[in-house]
Amino acid sequence: MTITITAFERSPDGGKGLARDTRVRWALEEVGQPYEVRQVSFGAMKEPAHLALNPFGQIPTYEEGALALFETGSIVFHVAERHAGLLPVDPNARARAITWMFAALSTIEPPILEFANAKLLESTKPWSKERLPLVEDRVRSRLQQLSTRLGTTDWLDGAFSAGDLLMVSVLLRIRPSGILNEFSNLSDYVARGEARPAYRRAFEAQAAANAGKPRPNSP
Ligand code: GTB
Repeated sequence: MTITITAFERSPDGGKGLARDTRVRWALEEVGQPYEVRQVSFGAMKEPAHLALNPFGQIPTYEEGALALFETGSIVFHVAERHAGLLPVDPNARARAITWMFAALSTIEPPILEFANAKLLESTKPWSKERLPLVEDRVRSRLQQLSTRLGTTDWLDGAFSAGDLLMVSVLLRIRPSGILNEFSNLSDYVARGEARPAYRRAFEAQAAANAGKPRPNSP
């Protein structure tokens, strides 16, 4: 059955892999599933046809026959459940990998998004200069804890899993700030993720889809 995902028609990052379709592409590449991409404009994302797929009017979405999903955590989990390669077979190891998926999305990603929003949307506010260091420190404190846990290992719990896929995807968003580089094991971890052939294919595909297109004025 054909898998179709949605992505920005013109990604605000110009195709640097930061939009969330990249993590879905990466998961599909890891398990060797071909997929098609339907590009949607910001306007179309708020139209009934797209809202039927994602009530929040966002990308990415995932369609496979009668199944339509939204939320990257759910999509990556679905792909990992249906195809070998992203979750261990041993039940306990599998449960731990799923725990890391949740940790990436509900413990690490929120302060990173808070930081991104503070930089992007609040920098002209009179209180921004005072607030930003607090937000930055919240990110730093989570990264310190993650760095301590990762230690000198390649991946979070044994072999590469969907937990690493989501964690690396989430960490990529903070790299431009320079904070990730304060933790050398985390920046090496992210580089290991990016070096995976499946990640390269996903990255190149979304970069190619955005090549030569002007960036939109606002997301
Ligand atoms: N929790 C949802 C999920 O994980 O699927 C969040 C989905 C989401 O935030 N989608 C964004 C979106 O559709 C695109 S990825 N935004 C449009 C809207 O809400 O109207 C977020 C994103 C956008 C741009 C960059 N960038 O330019 O660097 C990075 C990430």
